[in-house]
Amino acid sequence: MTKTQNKKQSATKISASKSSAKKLSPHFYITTAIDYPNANPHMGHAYEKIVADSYARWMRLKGAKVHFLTGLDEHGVKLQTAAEEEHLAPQDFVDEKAIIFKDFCKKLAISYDDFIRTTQPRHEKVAQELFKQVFDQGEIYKGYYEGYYCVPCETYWTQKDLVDGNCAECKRPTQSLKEESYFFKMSKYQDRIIKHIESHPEFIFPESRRNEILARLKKEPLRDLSVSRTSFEWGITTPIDPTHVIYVWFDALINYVSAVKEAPLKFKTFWPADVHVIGKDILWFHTVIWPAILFSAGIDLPRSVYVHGFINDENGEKMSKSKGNVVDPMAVVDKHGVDALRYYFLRAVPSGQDGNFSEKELVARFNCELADTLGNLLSRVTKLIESSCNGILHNAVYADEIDVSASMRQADELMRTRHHNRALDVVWTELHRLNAYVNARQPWKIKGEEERNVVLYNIAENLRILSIALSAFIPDSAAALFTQLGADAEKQNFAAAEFGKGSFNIKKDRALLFPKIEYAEKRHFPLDLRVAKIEEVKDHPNAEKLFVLQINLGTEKRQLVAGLKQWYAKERLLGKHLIVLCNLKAAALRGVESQGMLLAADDENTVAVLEAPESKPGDRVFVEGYDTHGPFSTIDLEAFRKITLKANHENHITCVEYGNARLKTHRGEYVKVQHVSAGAKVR
Ligand code: ME8
Repeated sequence: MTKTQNKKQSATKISASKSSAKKLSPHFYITTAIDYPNANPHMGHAYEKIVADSYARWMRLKGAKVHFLTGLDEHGVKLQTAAEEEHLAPQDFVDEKAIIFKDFCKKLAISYDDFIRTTQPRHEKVAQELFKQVFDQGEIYKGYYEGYYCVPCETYWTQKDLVDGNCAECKRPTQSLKEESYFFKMSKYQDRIIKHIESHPEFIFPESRRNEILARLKKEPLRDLSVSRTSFEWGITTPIDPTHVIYVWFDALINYVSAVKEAPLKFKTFWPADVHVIGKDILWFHTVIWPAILFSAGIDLPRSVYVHGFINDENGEKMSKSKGNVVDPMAVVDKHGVDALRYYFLRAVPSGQDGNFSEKELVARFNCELADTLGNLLSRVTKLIESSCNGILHNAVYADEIDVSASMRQADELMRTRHHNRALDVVWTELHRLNAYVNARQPWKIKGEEERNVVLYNIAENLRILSIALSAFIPDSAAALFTQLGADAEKQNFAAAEFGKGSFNIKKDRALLFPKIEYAEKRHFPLDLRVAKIEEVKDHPNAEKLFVLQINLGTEKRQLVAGLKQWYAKERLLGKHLIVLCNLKAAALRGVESQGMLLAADDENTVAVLEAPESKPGDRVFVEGYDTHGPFSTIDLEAFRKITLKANHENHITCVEYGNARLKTHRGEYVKVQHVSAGAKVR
């Protein structure tokens, strides 16, 4: 192709992109659900934020003015209870958690523009105003609520909703509730909601979720919603009655409006939101309850609700502390880097569907797709440009032998229709094509400088264009790609994704972008260790040296016999959070049954119990590098004695080690033991 032909082609592309730019809505308001900070952030929170972030970044690349909102849902029974368990005032508790959640966002490279907390005055004010507006509309009335309440889901259920007497959503036990309450006349909006969903096919993605909601709405009459509580205090007081607080979901949904409502211009600019990104368990709240509130308050509905699936463990099971299969997203980021996790989530989990988190698969994809296909291409082209033309290649003089820019439009269409994993597939197809081009043209063998430079420019330029797309998904790596290529990162947006717009000045010191990761198959840890709270200590009726303990393991209570009388006064054990071996065969010790063993370290001078004061009853204890998820077979004392756990001093505390790895609870707290010397054996 001649230079003139090349220029002509570029000119048509530019005008095509100009006309599509005209169509682009200049503003894009995207939200995530606001998380309950009753515990630390989990994989599901990470997944949702990463997905939303990729859409926010994509729209910024296209030149839209993006407002990306995330935050915390800080009221409700669940929060109040979690704070009580930590002996903290709810506000202090959520303040501490807010720091952790913000840090979490930072570590995941979440480019949010605003972080809302429902305890902020800006939110409380709007929540009260909206409540009042619905009341003034005559759509809130006083009544009496009698039914069931699921605290983990903060959801009301009737008897017939319950599944085996438990919450229909999370299957956990519910509380029966009888109290005065204000009700919102949601039933009035049933037909209007159905009509809205039917006439706005884009309102709920994916279609299966839309069908699910429509079927439910058509099957049964919509009930009015209880929107206030009197039996607890940790909420926003209703503006119509100081003895009631607003139901936490009515309060929480309003965050999407309150975040932009403080400045009228902001509201006018960004509302209605373009997309609420949420998980499948809260579909009803966002596509039925929220529209009803907005209809009543006379506010436009959000344009769409994008519903993602759930992240489960590698076997497809729900992650839960009691099963001990929880994987901490922060530990994954610390170990493999943020883009390893982002890439894995965005590419491996099909949009809108459930996904299993498997570290093994994450490592395999990292090594094969990021290291081999992308990292290797970068390292080859930068070396070649350096050796061939001193690292510098200017634009606009080279013909396009290969041009990936059309794939940007393909990826854009997939992003518009919320198929981010398929957009990444497109990028990878193009990366393979580019690698094939390198292998076919073999620039290292080309003698003529001009011809060689054409090929090198083609490789670098197409890699630059694909990196623009990648900057929405793996932003840190894309920035490193631009830096190594010496392309101005600031300018790498959709408009610059045209062949011929890039110039290269290869950076001299280049770190390998994706050094390969070794995956060590986890070895099985045979001990079911858990944190127990000591609730009662009594003397053994028939043995001088033994105590009989009643312990709380969160989900169950057990009795233990422990030979600690010589070392501990009863009060020193009472209320403590200690470590118990739970899969030891039960045995009668001098006629009293012991259902497990309290662990202690013995250095032959003294004996000290293993502790985890910051952790909660029932928390699992795990060992890095080992599979501690169970299932555990019952072991006898002899088998336990063959397993060596010992104390070791590190950073002024005495930890407990198995091999060279320290014992840690799921809360991230190291198991400690006081007053024993290093090397003391656990027995
Ligand atoms: O529901 N996989 O908060 P939340 C993927 N405060 N996503 C998951 C998940 C999993 N295993 N577990 C939870 C709440 N999520 C309310 C929201 S919005 C006005 C109020 C998702 O902390 C869940 O679906 O329980 C939700 O979208 C988000 O994480 C926060 O869940």
